[in-house]
Amino acid sequence: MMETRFGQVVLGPPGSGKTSYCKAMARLLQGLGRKVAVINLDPANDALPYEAAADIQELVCVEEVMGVQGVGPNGALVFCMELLQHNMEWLVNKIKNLPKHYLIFDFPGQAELYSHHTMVRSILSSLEKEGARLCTVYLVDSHYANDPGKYISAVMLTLNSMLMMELPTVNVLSKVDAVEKFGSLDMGLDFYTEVMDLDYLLDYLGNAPGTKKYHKLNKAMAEVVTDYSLVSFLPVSVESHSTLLNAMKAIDKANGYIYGSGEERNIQRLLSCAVGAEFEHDRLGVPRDTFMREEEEEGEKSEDEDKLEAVLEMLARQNEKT
Ligand SMILES: Nc1nc2c(ncn2[C@@H]2O[C@H](COP(=O)(O)OP(=O)(O)O)[C@@H](O)[C@H]2O)c(=O)[nH]1
Ligand SMILES: [Mg+2]
Repeated sequence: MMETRFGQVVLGPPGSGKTSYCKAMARLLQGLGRKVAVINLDPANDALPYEAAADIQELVCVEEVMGVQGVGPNGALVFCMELLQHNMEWLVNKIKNLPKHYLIFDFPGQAELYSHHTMVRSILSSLEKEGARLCTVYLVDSHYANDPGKYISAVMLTLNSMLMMELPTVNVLSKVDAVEKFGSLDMGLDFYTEVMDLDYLLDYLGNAPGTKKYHKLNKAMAEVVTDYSLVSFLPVSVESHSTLLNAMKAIDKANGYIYGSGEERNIQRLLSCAVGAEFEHDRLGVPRDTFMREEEEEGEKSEDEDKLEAVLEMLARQNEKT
């Protein structure tokens, strides 16, 4: 057994922003004084933007698997994850060599790894048996909120992941700074983060020919999500410290992270710079309309973020000295 380690397992479809999130979250936590190791377990990740403390590419090369096994990229990914499942001592040894580190795992996104196979679940449960206290962070690209059909299917995938992974989970609506890039939302952002009653969305599903036929099916799917009442999201942008900080707080609560020395004070210092952080921001970490179009030109938020950035840099410098 290794000593108790806390960490995040970053999941979500390809392109949802996992790798960028790992980098941004690691930087925030390092700034607050945490020793962080990012571990890349996505063999398809090329050119990592962070320095990986361990990388599955040391264990297996996805191109080689495709060549030798004669399979496509998705088949090769399944092979790579099976290989990892059967070579867990490689990963456990890597982690043992990172004493007292907080772990962030960058996982592959292909949905079938989570919906049709059990190896990711098995990898995570081996880590837990070794003493890791993990929280899943499931990312969904916020641009799905622009399309009711895509949004409902993304929420279904999120629910599926929560049920399959059997871990504490914080779901994230990623790239929220760009939420209205592809058109304005039918409803306020909090409708999409709270996932209260998807019934409202059914009216927006469009009148494209053939859609009517599926109304009952869509209604039934929306009901599954609403009845489970498990899914909700936190809005996050890698460019917004306040949203990352908010996600961090939720994740720390979910896996029972114990603050290191001075860390809580650093968080308080950072929080005191996020104007209004104590009241209005409560669950979302930002005022609910920050990322909506009307508010786009106001300079308040970026000023806020500048201040956070300055404090984070100062804390990081202090941490280096001690
Ligand atoms: N605007 C914006 N773009 C983002 C954000 N996070 C990631 N991206 C972009 O989304 C794309 C996919 O990100 P990546 O981290 O590679 O996703 P992954 O495939 O899930 O690892 C990249 O072009 C990123 O620059 C964000 O918070 N805001
Ligand atoms: Mg990636």
